[in-house]
Amino acid sequence: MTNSKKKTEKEKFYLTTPIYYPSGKWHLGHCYTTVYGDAIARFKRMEGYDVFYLTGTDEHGQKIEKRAESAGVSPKEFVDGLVGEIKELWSALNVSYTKFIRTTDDYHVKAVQKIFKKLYDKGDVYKSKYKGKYCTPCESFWTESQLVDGKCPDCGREVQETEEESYFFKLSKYAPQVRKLLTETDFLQPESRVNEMVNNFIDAGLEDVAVSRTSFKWGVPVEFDKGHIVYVWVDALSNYITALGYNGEKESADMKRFWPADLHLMAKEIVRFHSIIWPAMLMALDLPLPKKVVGHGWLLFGGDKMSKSKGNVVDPFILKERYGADALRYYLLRAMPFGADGAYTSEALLTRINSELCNDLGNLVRRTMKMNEQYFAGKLHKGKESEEDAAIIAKTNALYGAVKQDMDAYRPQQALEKIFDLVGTANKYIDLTKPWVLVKENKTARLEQVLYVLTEAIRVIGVLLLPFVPETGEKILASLKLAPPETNDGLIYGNVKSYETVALDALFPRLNVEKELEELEKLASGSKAENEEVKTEEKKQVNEQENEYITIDDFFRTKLKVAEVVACEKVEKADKLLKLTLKVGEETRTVVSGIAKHYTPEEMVGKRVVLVCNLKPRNMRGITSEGMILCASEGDKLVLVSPETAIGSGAEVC
Ligand code: ME8
Repeated sequence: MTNSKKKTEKEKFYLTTPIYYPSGKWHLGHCYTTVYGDAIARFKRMEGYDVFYLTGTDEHGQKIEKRAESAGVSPKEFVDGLVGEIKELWSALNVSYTKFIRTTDDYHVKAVQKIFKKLYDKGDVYKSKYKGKYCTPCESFWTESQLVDGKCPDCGREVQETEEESYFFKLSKYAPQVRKLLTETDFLQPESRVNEMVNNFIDAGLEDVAVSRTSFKWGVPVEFDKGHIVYVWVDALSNYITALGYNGEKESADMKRFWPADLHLMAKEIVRFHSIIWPAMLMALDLPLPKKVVGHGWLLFGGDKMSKSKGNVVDPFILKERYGADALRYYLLRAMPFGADGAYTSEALLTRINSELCNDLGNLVRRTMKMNEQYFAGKLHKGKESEEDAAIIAKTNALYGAVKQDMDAYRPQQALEKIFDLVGTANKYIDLTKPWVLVKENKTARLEQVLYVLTEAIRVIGVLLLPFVPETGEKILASLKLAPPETNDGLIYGNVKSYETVALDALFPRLNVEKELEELEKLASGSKAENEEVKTEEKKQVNEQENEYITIDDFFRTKLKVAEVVACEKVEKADKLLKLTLKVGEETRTVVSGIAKHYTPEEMVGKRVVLVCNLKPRNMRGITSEGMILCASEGDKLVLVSPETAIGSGAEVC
């Protein structure tokens, strides 16, 4: 079989995942899209494609601006501190992206300005006034009729009445073309999403969208009207072309080579932006449209979408640390049928590791390699086939074609099922041929052939597992003394005529499910506390926005005390932060505060301040900050809140 492309005629494949909001709390749900994309990217590379796999971070918007403000740092400092973490996550999960784009990258900012200007010059962006609803967490504009019970239809949270001068994009002009794209081509998959888009959005009437904001600053400034910043979704979607060097004026080499995208991959909640607004923007820019948008389902946890704001996240770093990248990749890729939601449970994760990875796959490879070594010192040659071999050989030969078909339809779950079907067949083949009986009966030639047939099946399995579980695929091939092949050529029985195999350690250790569940429960309660903190923070922001009342009990949950500043210094490489050493009664505390622009360290020493004592400690620039001091601010002015006359440190503020 020679399905791979020759080097000289390499076809391109451009694949993207969403660029993530730097939330600082990455969960297993986030990993799904990127691992899914990685399996496709690796498979395509193996098929000889020149793959460009793009991912990155979406760093502008009101949400980030507010969070940075609460953390007492600039938005850029805030996002800089989080981007490293997501890169670490992708590296922990062996994600082989080609490029990581940040929407704060200079080239992207400039290109977005040019794109906006181009749309304006063309008359597809015009100035008017926006009056309607805005959901800050989703950074989405809504009309009254789109709200569900008066709330954001995407996240169910309160929306804010917004009235601003705004630029608008003429989405309505492109409605007929977008409708055609969705209904007459297979641009959007799965099919069910097409109905959702057409019924809920297009046929409900596509209105022009507000594409600039004036009520906050953290975004790409509109070049020709500096009070406006570009709407975060226009900024974010543009990353798919700016990453290739598009700047609204010139075509770059990468743009010529890789655009249009072959696949935009994401979960269902942002399909609307990718299948309606994005194609319309591209039409307005006179650029070719992406070939495919796939909107997968959600990873659910306890029936709900796993999400930071719902406090039901599962920490991928913890799971990776305990079970390894491949176990997690395998679980994610196997758990979600195409387009549907999949429920995460720790039991299901551990059971899959034990039964499919450790028992079925691990035992097959370990047993076979052990017998190879024991009976033939690892040296095997192709022999004469018998009738017993026919079924497994046929399956071995058919596997690549079947996996390719699923992967061409972007269905890794089904592809893995096919691979594991051959794993099952190989295990049954051992039971059927009974090598231990062949040994006793001195049927050496037959025994060698049986082990050869198994080893060939294992080779094909090992190669085809590489895109999904790369470390495991490599270990399997290493036990056959083979390097990962550069192409998929030769994935048929008999292609390798002789072997010199080596025994290998267990691919996956057997887990004690009960013990692991207990451990995970303990670890989860730790992260639940953290999630509560995030939820409280978000709630606080919503309350602020709505001017809601709190009860006296709410107020007294905050423990406020007078504290004396006994030492103070600047925090390295952070121009807004001071590190304070505070005496609170008998206790000494360290607090990091964003007041460096208003007070010098020298001025601070000796001052009495009001400290929020029961705030959960948090890490800021490598320093554990144990509380927060109160200030009053007005515009650019900021002053400390202090007791009016002398009172001892540790005195309660009530
Ligand atoms: O929406 N199950 O970023 P985001 C499956 N910045 N996938 C999940 C998931 C879950 N429980 N939770 C998150 C944004 N995801 C924008 C995108 S693109 C131009 C801008 C994945 O950080 C899924 O792919 O909220 C989803 O679409 C993406 O994370 C959204 O991530």
